[in-house]
Amino acid sequence: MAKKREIQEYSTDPAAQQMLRRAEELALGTAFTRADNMVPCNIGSAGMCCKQCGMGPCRLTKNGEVGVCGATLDTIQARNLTRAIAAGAAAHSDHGRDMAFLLKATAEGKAEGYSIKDVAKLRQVASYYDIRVDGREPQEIANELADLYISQFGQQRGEVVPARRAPKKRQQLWRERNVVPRGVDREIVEALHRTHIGDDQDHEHILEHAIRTGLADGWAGSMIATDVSDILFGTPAPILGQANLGVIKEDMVNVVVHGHEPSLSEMIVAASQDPEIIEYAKAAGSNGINLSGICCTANEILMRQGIPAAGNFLHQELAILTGAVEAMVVDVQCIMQALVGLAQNFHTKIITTSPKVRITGATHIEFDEHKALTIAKQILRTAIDNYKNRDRNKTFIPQIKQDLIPGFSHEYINYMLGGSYRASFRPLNDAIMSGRIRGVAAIVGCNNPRSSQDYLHNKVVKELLKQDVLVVQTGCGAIASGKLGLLLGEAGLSEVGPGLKEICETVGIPPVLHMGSCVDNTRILTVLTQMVEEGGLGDDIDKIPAVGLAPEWMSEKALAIATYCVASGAYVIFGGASPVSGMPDRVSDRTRC
Ligand code: NFS
Repeated sequence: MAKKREIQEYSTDPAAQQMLRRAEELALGTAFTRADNMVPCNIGSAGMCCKQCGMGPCRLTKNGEVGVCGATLDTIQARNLTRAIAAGAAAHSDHGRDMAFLLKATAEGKAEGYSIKDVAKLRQVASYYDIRVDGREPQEIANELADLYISQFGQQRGEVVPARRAPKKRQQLWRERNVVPRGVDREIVEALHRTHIGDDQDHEHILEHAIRTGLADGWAGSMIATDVSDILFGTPAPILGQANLGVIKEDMVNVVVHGHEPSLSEMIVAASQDPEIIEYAKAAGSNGINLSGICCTANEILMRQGIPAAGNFLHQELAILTGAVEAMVVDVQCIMQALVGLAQNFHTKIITTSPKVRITGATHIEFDEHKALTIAKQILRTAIDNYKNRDRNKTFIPQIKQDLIPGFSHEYINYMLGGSYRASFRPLNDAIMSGRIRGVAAIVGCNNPRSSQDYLHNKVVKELLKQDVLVVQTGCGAIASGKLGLLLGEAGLSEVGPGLKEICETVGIPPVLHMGSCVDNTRILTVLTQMVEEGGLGDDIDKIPAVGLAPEWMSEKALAIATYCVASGAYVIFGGASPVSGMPDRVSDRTRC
């Protein structure tokens, strides 16, 4: 039986609450109300339903029950989880592939508007793979690195090359257990093959491949995405930004970029600063163009350019409900199909841009990296042309926004801790060894309308800070903290335990560090590896007091991240429903590999 929740149960964010009240006035549904109306299936949510073939779906509800083919609950749960991990790894890694192709096109001078912004990072990354850097032009190095990275997706044998950046002991463990990914696409394809009817039917063997697939994401697909984004758009460093719906402006053409890949959003940022486009916006009667972001695209341009974040995953519909958004420009991942129907109640245009993603009823302006700037300008002109259609009677923008400072890449944390002449993780290791900091918690991942938006994120962040735990964040979790003001310099230090406070004050860092988008969870792998290499805490990641939490997860990508974190030696905790709760004894004690 559906149960309607109160608005304050939907979200702890006051801006969201205002918008949800507005939705109620306008009798418009959102993910929050749809979650109330759509009672989840207990069998499916526990991973106990097998719909891998036409003999089913088989729903296993009793002890000892098997599917039509004889598949046991263990097998079915392992298959379902592995398929989800493969899908998550595919999403991240396909993003990584596109970034590698963009690096190639840029190196060849065929990518309009792009350049190599961070030559130091290019040289650093190239040197991991013994690509010669001395005496070579950045384009030459980038060309070779792009070829190497592109080859990681289709590689059939051997080991993906970024895996060699893991601690030596961890690499050895992976080899002993035979889980080092051979190639990104190969592991994802094999995950689908093994879980087809009548294939791998030993749950431990299936899960072993889930680990291999997850590692292909963390130590290849996602890591490639982060590396190339930094090389092309600059490695993030602290910058002032803002978050929440109050960043949408009444008197400007509002363009919200939503999705994941920085290739398009960075170009829209560049186009929005073009005098000709600004003039065009003014000629349309506005005061110019106001860009903001949703989801991980928001993080990408927030941490590099200081472009404000309109919000996290559950804010995408709320931004449209303001009635003040001329265009929501989307690429891939975490984009709700409901946006199109909701936008029809306003003047907002939903513009799809990826060759991989179309939404029925949306306007499609296809992105092509070879003429990216031209396309970005075309998208902005479309938004500007739509400004005249805004109905002022339907406009409602909550006046709530918060300053924040994102941009804590692992390079910056290293520099910040040790100073420019002796960049090092020594002070962090020492602080842990002396007990002033009890450990590091990565609080990451999504919003989920089945729980109160941001509540769990903020609750665990605040509790851990009191317990002297340094918090690092990515994805929608980082935006949740940003909206609450926890990412603002030394704000919130009064709520922080004495040891952590002392370290934050000495080093000059906030107690919560925004490290980027979800693919940038690989930055956390790098931090943990560098902490191991710094010495004193142990010779592998599992010796570091580190935990990864995804309190409000909903995406298959979150499951892929959890898998590579566990397989890298981190402790992992998920909130909400477990996709394998039907086999708790088999999985819950495997939180550390
Ligand atoms: Ni991550 Fe980014 Fe947000 Fe979850 Fe979606 S935006 S990749 S999946 S919802 S954190």
